[in-house]
This record gives sequence, C-alpha cells and structure tokens, in this order.
Amino acid sequence: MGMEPGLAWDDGKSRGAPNLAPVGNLEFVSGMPPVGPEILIEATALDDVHRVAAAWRPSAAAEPAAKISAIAETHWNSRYFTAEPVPGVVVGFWESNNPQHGKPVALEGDLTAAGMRFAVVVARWNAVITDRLLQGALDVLLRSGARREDIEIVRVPGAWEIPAAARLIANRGAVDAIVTLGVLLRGETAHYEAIYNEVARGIGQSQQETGIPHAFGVLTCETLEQALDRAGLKMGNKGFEAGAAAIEMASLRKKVAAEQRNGPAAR
Ligand code: DLZ
Repeated sequence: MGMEPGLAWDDGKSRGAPNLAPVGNLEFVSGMPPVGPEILIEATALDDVHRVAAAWRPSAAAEPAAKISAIAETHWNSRYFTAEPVPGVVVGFWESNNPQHGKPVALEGDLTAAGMRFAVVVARWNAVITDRLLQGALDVLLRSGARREDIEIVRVPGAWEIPAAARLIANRGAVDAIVTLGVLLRGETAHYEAIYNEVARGIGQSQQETGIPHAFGVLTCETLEQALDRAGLKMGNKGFEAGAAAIEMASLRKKVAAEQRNGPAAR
C-alpha cells in the first residue's frame, strides 16, 4: 500500500501499530475505548471527515445516530470519532492536536555541530576562490555550534593533493567529518578530466574506506568567473554547502551509532 511502518506504541491499556504514508496513517489497534475500533484512520481535517461520514452513511435517516459518534477530545492529545459503516465493523477517525504528528519516521542528520571536530582540507591553487570556499565552510561550522579550536585547517598545494591529505587525517582520526575544498579550471588545467576524476575518486575512496564523512567541495568549472559565482557570488558558496553536508553526515553517523547501542527509540 506504499506505507512505511511507524513506531509501535503500548501505553499499558491499549496498543497500536501505525503504518505511515506521506498524507495518511492507517492503524490496527486493540483495546481502544469506548467502542473498541480495530482500525484507526488518521485524518488531517477531522471535521470534514465527520461531515462526509455522516452524509455518506447508507440510509442515514433510518440508521441510529449512535452509529457515528460525536467528535471528542482524547487522552492522547487528539480529537476522535467512531463510525460503524457495517454492523460490527467499527472504524475510528482521529486528528492529532500536534501539527508535527505523523510525519514519516526518517533517520537523518541534523545541523548541530556542537561538540564535533572537523578538518577542512583546502587547496592553495586558485586561492582567490578557495579562500572564499574556506570562509563559507568556517561560517557554517561555527554558526552551527562548532568551536574554533575544534576546526583544523589543512592546506595542500593543489586539488591533486586533497585526497591524500584527507586520507592522512581520516586515518589519524580525532575528527567527525572532513570538508574538502578546491577548484579545478578546465581552461587552465592540463589533463583536466583525468585529474578531477582522480580527485573525486580519491576523496570518495577515503570516505568509504575510513567511514569518516568527507564532504565534497571541489569545484570543477570552465572559467574563473564560474568558480567565483560558486564561491559567494551568484550561485551561493559551495564551501558553505560542503560544510553543512559534513555536519549533517557527522550527525547521521552519531545517530546510527546511537541506534546500534540503544535501538530505534533514540530517534
Ligand atoms: C598543476 C595544476 C593545474 C594545471 N591546475 C590546477 C587547478 O586548476 N586546480 C588545482 O587545485 N590544482 C591545479 N594544479 C596543481 C595540482 O593540483 C597539483 O598541486 C600539482 O600538479 C602538484 O602535484
């Protein structure tokens, strides 16, 4: 049905197994008061659902009004009513009072860098650009809560040297993520394709083999102007974006480790 399992709950009196979809939640339950529906359907506009259910009820005039209950507050911070479209089949409809409720359960990193350590490996070649990328990366790391003394800046001659330096740092440890920054200009770089392929491959390989997130902030541009646009002018600052990706991946890594220790309840 295209749904993902949500977090099951059990409050001692009743229990449920939610199945979440981006705009819905069909839940099989037991022990629900007062008339004991076994299916709960989450709604985003409960009053409309109540109106439609009342209008749709077959031969509405003949059916007793009790077949559809009034909307009432629940003890779980929601509003709720039940309907019995077929005798013996009771369906509960509910809407949470919390607008964040029922969002799909996702494991994702956040942008909190407090307590994390970073290395920024930055090429000196095309320094007019890479200095701006570095400022962007430092900006997001510091604004997200990293301490200046927990950010190590590692300078290398050119993009070619970035993978080896990143690998040295990753092997040494004592960092939660590495940001790599450089600029390769097609017009000015002999064997441009070969070099950027190798730089990208080497950074990716270091990340995969060490398990430490490596954010990729190596620009590959046709011209200096294009590179400037990506270093704080027309097209944002790719150093800032790489820094944000490093924080998010470091955070994700910590969360996965916490789940391994404590189980998914840590989400
Ligand atoms: C040699 C070179 C050239 C031609 N172009 C660039 C470039 O556009 N961007 C960059 O970061 N580095 C360049 N380099 C230097 C190489 O990356 C490397 O530092 C040298 O070949 C020394 O190994």
